[in-house]
Amino acid sequence: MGGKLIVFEGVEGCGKTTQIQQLREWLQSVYSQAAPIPVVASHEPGGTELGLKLRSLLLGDGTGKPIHDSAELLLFAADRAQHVEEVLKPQLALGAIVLCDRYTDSTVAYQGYGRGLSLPLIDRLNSIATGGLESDLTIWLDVDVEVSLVRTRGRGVADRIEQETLAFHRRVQQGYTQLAQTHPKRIVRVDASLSEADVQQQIQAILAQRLAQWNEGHRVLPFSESGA
Ligand code: T5A
Repeated sequence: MGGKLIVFEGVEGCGKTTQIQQLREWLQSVYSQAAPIPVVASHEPGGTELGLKLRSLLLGDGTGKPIHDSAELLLFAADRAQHVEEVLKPQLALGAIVLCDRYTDSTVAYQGYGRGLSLPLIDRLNSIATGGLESDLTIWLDVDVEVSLVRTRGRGVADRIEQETLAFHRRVQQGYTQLAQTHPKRIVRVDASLSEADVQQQIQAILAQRLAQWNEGHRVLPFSESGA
């Protein structure tokens, strides 16, 4: 089948961390029974040692000097460039299924739609940072920002971006809606307003279908035409 990059996207607190953890356990149990395919989880920003330093600059509590929008964009791009080279490409080359919390669409939604920076410029930076590596599948956890912000604010201190206005987060949400319309094959919407278990069920159904497609001709793997 070859390595696969599966990305999770959405507004703050849409449930990516929760769902990735559960999906990873499910995939590991499925693959441990059939074929030893590594399933790894990573995230942006902060999936590397350098990225962790960039993450703390980007997502502090917002009390320092303001970060200019274009500086913010370049810091996210730097984090991605390092992550692609240090983690994503090597893991995919080993044949792993990589579950990644945020990737290029986050920059389009947050810096493009949220901050209002140039979308063609962001596409170009994304292409430089990724060296052309695109996700094989992007799961968009779609939930109203009013609901998701209540979830994140229940956790205590909000980071610099969580502290943005409701209007900002609504523009980000609009960005994801637009991205899903533009890339209907790559981006699959999941209703993330449901319970954690129901959201996970939707995701597993999507993955089972995609893995069956990807495994065509590889009969030893689960999710081949003979079923999981
Ligand atoms: N960013 C990132 C950019 O601006 N540009 C970029 O290019 C990139 C890559 C990342 C920030 O950086 C920005 C976007 C972000 O602002 P982060 O800390 O990684 O910062 O923030 P998030 O990615 O938003 O991660 P969160 O942890 O805040 O949210 P998750 O992972 O989506 O949600 P999760 O699973 O932690 O759940 C949040 C809470 O909701 C509950 C959970 O138990 C938890 O308490 N929950 C549910 N409750 C009810 N029903 C459900 N279905 C639930 N699912 C989860």
